[in-house]
Amino acid sequence: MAEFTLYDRPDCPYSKRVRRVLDVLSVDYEEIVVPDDKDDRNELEAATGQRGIPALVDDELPDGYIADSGDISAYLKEHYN
Ligand SMILES: N[C@@H](CCC(=O)N[C@@H](CS)C(=O)NCC(=O)O)C(=O)O
Repeated sequence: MAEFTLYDRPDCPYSKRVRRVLDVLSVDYEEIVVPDDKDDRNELEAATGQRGIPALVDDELPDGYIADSGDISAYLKEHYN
């Protein structure tokens, strides 16, 4: 089972930045592509309480998730470098 779940979209530059960091650091993750329309992102809302992407989810994260590409990258670099 993958370590993290990443909610993202292929056309989102912030998502692309996070995928690159995950790949460079060889961190295993499951990708869930959310709908383009924020109103349809109910699964993301249920998991994180918000509808923005990218969002990295795991029970081990301090709040259960991180939902900003800069914060996600900083967390990954601190823990996996
Ligand atoms: N500061 C955020 C910006 C992310 C962002 O703007 N994501 C867009 C898609 S590319 C989005 O989901 N916007 C809707 C929202 O934030 O609610 C980050 O760096 O992750």
